[in-house]
Amino acid sequence: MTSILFTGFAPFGGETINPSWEAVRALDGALLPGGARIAARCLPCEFGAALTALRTAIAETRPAVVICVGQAGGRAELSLERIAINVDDARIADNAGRQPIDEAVVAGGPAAYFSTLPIKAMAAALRELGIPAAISQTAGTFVCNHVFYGLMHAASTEDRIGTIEAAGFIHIPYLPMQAALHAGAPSMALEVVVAGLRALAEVALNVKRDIRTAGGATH
Ligand code: PCA
Repeated sequence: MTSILFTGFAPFGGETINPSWEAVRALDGALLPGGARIAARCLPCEFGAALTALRTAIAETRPAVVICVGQAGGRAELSLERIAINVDDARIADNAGRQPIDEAVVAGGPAAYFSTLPIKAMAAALRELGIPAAISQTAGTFVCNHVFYGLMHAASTEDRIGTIEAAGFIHIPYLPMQAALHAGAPSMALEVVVAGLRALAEVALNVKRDIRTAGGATH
């Protein structure tokens, strides 16, 4: 059976929940039209350990598609990340107290990897459903970018089973209960995020060639 792996993260930075884990765990075990099944795993918000947990999850689930999801407080849309860069530069300590500065995610690895998800088709599908979506040109330099880079590196160099057809990263906004504690911050209801992620899984399975539509930024 075709498997799709979604990962979310543990809470970090003083939050008591992480919407990424809340959303992906709601999809654990879900069957998609066509028979693919979703598996969900929680990654620690720690440099290094998050990638170890991701590798274990990939080995256990042998997914065709891997979509890692993380919280991006302050963003208003589901953000389809375009690019992972080979740098860890932490503004705050991770959950293990580590704060790497200007270290490579993978020493000697390429500067960057592009998402292999059809992110333009995904953005279009979300907007069709009435869900705010954006292409994002940076996943930051904290644990989310670390996992995104490690995922793309693994998919291109270590996927010895050869199951991974597409992989990438999605940032999601705060939940309303978090935004209530951050004056002025945008939020998205959990059921909207869950519906959006489910739709993205279907697009990732069915769209083999992305559509050509503008998703760039001027700054
Ligand atoms: N967001 C952080 C790490 C974990 C998460 O959910 C980030 O954007 O790097």
